[in-house]
Amino acid sequence: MLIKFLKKVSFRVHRNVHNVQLRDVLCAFFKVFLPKITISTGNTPLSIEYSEQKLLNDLNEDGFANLGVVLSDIEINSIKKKLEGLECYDTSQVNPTPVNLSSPGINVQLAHYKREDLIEIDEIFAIANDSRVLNVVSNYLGVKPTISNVNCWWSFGDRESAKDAQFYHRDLDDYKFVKMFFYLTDVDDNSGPHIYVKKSHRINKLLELRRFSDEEVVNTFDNQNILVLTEPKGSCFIEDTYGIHKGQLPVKGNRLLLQIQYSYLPLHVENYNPKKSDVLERMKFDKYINRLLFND
Ligand SMILES: O=C(O)CCC(=O)C(=O)O
Repeated sequence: MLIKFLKKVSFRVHRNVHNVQLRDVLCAFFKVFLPKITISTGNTPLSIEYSEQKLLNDLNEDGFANLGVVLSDIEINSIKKKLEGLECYDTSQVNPTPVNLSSPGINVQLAHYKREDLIEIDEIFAIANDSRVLNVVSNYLGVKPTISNVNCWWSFGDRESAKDAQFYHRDLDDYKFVKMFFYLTDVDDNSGPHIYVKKSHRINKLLELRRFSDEEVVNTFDNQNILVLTEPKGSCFIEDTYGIHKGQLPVKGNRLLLQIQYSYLPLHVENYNPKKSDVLERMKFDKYINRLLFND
């Protein structure tokens, strides 16, 4: 009940508060109502070679932490094999029909798998609950996080122009939130690298809720801070996507990306139907963190 009320108030307020310091004040207020950080242990599916402290420091300072290659080819192939059995959709359509991945129409720019299917893939669910990731994210947010989205999509190359999140923007999903990204295909300059403007999560420039041109971003921020993430498959990074970012339109080839989002509250744009399951009990995962996905 309280969470529902907070969600409504939150939506109205946070979409209109763009100043970084004012958002800090609102975070401090909302934190009072949310469960405190707990330490996670025991579930470590990702091969992370950096300390939790380093990742937290990077996230605080830059809005971005690079975890390196954390998934092996065997793990990626296993996830992809399971994805092959699922349908994915061009969610920009009003009534989306499944996309044929071997010949997506030229008008189809992105094809998304469904959250309810993705969380049934054990590897993905375990990754979302990696203990070290949960510790880093909890400490960054200052509260016990909520997994508020699990997303995976193809971005298709050779399209006429960029669309939606392929332009620079800030996400205004909650007061504080992060997204963890995994490349499931190799990403070079031509295959739609994700681009993040380091430190922009704490800079009061280009704060409006709109898309920004490349020129505006280059003219506003230090060029050295514009990170173009050309990385091999299996790479992972955690980002505060209140900072400026985009997924470049691929020139050729298709990019497959997996994304887990952690926030204070449920996201206003999502409809949640937590599935009845004993998976949390079985895998010993936190009920609060996963409450939008599963309940018992
Ligand atoms: O496709 C990408 O790399 C960008 C995704 C993005 O902008 C987002 O999830 O907010």
